[in-house]
Amino acid sequence: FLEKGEVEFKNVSFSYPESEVPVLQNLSFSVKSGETLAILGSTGSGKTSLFQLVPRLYDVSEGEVLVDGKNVRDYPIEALRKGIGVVPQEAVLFTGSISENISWGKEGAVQEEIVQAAKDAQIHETVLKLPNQYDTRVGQRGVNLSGGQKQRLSIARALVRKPKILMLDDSTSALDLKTEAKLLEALRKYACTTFIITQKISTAMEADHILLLDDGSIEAWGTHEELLETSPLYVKIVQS
Ligand code: DGT
Ligand code: MG
Repeated sequence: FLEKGEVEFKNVSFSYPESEVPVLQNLSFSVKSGETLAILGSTGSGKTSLFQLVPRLYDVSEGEVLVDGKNVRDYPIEALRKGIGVVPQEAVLFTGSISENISWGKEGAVQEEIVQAAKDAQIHETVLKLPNQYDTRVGQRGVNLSGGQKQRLSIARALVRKPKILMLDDSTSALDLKTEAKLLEALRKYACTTFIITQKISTAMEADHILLLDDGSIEAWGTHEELLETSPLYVKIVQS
């Protein structure tokens, strides 16, 4: 659905349709195919809002978002939604089996693909311990899953579609460091461009680029080492 998964923001500003308040101001950056971008910033700084502009959950107010050099407005919305795997901040499960929850949005997914996605999302072992494994019902009236388990199911749902661009909105917040490391390792073989909103410096350190948002503007951009040199705010976050 998408060719390479390159993403470029050009002078992007954004405010929500019903509001005048600018949430993002004049953002410019680009991420090459297969690279990982970690997005950091305090609550309300605009991280989730930035995410939403790529699959066009919202449209920019000014500027352009390009995917593979083409304005996202010029893609059929289906191509964007199928080529971009968005894992939302709050994992959403619906009433149905584990398999159905993972394959949601991907018609014709076979069990093998579902299990592989679950393994990569580090949820397979947990699923095997459930009463009916992949046929176990979750959601309302189903078994209860922890926040971290829901997050990983929701990551598996994105992976089964083999996205060219993967966007994780704080999706690893409930994972311990070891599980998160395994997950990030498993993501490598997907070779997708990855945006990862995170609070963890350990995750940011692994990324090709770090974007530090402050009140809707880019406070700093670079690698961990570069930001240690150039951004007092980043240093403060590292030390906290
Ligand atoms: P988080 O998730 O608490 O770490 O915060 P961020 O960085 O994801 O922030 P974000 O993008 O959700 O919010 C940025 C600003 O936009 C904040 O002032 C709240 C506002 N905002 C978020 N969602 C909406 C919305 O649906 N409508 C309006 N009018 N404003 C919104
Ligand atoms: Mg957010």
